[in-house]
Amino acid sequence: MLTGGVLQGVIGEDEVMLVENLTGSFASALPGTWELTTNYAIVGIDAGNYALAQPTGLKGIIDPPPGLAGWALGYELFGEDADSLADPDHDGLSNAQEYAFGLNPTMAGDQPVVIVASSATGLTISYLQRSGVTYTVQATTDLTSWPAGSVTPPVSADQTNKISPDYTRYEATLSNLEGRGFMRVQAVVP
Ligand SMILES: [Ca+2]
Repeated sequence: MLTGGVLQGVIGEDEVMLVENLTGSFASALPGTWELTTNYAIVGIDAGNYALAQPTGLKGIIDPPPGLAGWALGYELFGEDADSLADPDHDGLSNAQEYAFGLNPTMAGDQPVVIVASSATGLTISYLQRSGVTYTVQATTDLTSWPAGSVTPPVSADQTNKISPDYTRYEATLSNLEGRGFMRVQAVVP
């Protein structure tokens, strides 16, 4: 709300009045700090004697909404494109999946969801987590039963190549494999 304008330099008994239009316009609808444009006006029978200069240098802050909505706005996704189940980059991953695993929802295939590596000690997967999302890593040797929470992943030593500092890379290892093993990560976005 914009208030506090004061008329200065009114001549004699001229009848003029400042109209404080209480709303202004932001330079952008996205979260951030933006220049504000005001709509002050002068009215009255002698208004023609004056020129009104709008104030300059006003800044307004738009806070991002929390969670997935704010994340989607950060990628300039609006309307249906910002829905959690939408897939605006047509890569088969919903916005919720891209949000949970630190991918770019406007760039198909920018990063793998999960990086898989097998080694002498077993199978390792690494993936990104962010706060507010619940992750469960499950492991199986038969692809039939997936015991929940069967693997508790530690934070990875490698925190490079992340899309944003909002994410932390975790690394889950399935060791002592007898023949074969499988892991998957479930993410629940509120
Ligand atoms: Ca997508």
